[in-house]
Amino acid sequence: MQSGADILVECLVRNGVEVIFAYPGGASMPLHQSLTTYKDQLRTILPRHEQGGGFAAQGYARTTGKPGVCMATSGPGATNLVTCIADAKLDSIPLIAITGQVKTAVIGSDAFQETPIVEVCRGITKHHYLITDINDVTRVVREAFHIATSGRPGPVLIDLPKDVQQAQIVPDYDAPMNLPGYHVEERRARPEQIAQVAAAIRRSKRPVIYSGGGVIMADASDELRELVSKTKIPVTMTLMGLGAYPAGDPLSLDMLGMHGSVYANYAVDEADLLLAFGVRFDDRVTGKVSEFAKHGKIVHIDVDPSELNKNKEAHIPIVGDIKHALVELNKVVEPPDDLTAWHEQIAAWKKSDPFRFGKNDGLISAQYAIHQLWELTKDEDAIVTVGVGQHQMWAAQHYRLKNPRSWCSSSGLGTMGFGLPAAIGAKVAHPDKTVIDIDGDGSFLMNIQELATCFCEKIPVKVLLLNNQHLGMVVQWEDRFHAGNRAHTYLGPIDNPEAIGQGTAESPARRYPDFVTIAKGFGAAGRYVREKSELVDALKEMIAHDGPYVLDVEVPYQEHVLPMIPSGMTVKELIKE
Ligand SMILES: Cc1ncc(C[n+]2csc(CCOP(=O)(O)OP(=O)(O)O)c2C)c(N)n1
Ligand SMILES: [Mg+2]
Repeated sequence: MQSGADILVECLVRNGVEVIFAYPGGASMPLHQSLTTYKDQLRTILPRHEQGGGFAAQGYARTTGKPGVCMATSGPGATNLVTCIADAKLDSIPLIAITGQVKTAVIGSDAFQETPIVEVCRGITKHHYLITDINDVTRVVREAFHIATSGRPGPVLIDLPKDVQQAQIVPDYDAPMNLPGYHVEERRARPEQIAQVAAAIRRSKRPVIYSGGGVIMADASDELRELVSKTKIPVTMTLMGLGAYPAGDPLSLDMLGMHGSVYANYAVDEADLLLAFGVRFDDRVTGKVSEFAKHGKIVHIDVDPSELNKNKEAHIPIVGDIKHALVELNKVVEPPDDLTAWHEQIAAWKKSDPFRFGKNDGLISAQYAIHQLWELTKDEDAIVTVGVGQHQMWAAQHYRLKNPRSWCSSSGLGTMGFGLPAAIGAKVAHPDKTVIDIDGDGSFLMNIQELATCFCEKIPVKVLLLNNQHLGMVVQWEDRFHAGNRAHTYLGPIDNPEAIGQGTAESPARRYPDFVTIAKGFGAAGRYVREKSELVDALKEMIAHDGPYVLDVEVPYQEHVLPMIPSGMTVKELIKE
């Protein structure tokens, strides 16, 4: 006989789970007791907030491709996971979220710490379960892993009432799945569709590949690189797709969209063939969607049929696993006749409008700090995570990623507070790699408690804090669209002049909070840098340090992320200054 809790934990082990980020409470205590029994096979990491645990699980999933697993108790523990689940849904991340629930007898009675978490999360999961019969545990966990990782990946929630955790049966670990409506195996591009794409490529004169998170998720970067080397078609990537093709390669157009490169946006606009692979024509990419890539034919390949013709109609829509489709395409594809003129045009755009650095006289610019970090780590296979805001966009532009699964960005949901816990999950999965959270001061503060997890669980992540004392991205929009009126975007005391937009210096004279002291309070190392001459030395110290480290870099707050295509506009309205 085994308890429901033991059965669930054993199912995790049987599914190859090596680590779970779990925060306990009354309704999940039996599960935690079981986790201690299985501690030799399964590491349990205690985050300091369930949201930290959920994002750590995502950092693990995003950098390995394996499902990340997090756990919380009922009620407030469960609701603290909601943002992580929504985040995983929008970025198609395989996440298994397990919650304790009140006993089945009191469900629906507003019992202590009861939330109907399945109802709460119905619209933000790929699938969800409330288990009321202990006999269902093994089947449900098997289905959950299958659903989370197959087809278009996504989050699956398993809500397990306490009495089911405590009940006892002889489990059947071979219980079959019962998913009559879910047939991902059928999603494969057909040979005639592949031939159509090959013919379109052959005829094209100005082709562009628009590659997204789907290519990373499907582990299809090698196939993408092969296609590019065969056809010499330039590649632009979405925020989720960065790393699929190496930045710095002449055929890389870097990121496209709102804060993408001038050359990527121009190239897509002028393309006569857009090869959209594992993307969803997100509004941050397309701007005004009717004007996006309107001069060319569109091929759209995606594993999720609901993405095809959702935002943008494709001339050749193909449902299928992108890795399979690219393998097949690479077998038959022939390069277009002559792309010389197209390559020359792109080289000219690249030359005239590269990603630019901020002012480089007074303070250290955020772009410069990121560039220096990249210089110091470019020869190793480092992993970068980010918060949300200007620093995130500058990291996407200036940290020249060359490998897939080395970049973790909350992209679809855009969740501040993502960077530090995601770095924890990435570091746990890749203990030998340097893992750096390039963060903003606002974002970092949202899950700063996870420094305790870093210290106590011995997870030496590094934080490059680009500290502009503001919610910089919102400040930028205030400057552009609200005549610079500061509306609660300054992060220091309200009696400082910056609070009402009357600061005169590049950065506030009185800085707040003292992140170095906070880092030290958590047991991490910390250093503050303002002088450019000190930056490289400090970055080296951070990278070499044997433990968690917070490098607080003072950067100006007047800087804007450019280029910028304002929301809902077109490449014609692209702002360079
Ligand atoms: C949880 C959450 N709340 C609010 C926002 C809206 N938002 C987007 S960027 C941003 C500013 C982020 O500031 P910071 O982390 O300091 O980064 P910076 O832009 O200054 O580099 C805000 C408030 C968000 N994305 N996520
Ligand atoms: Mg900031």
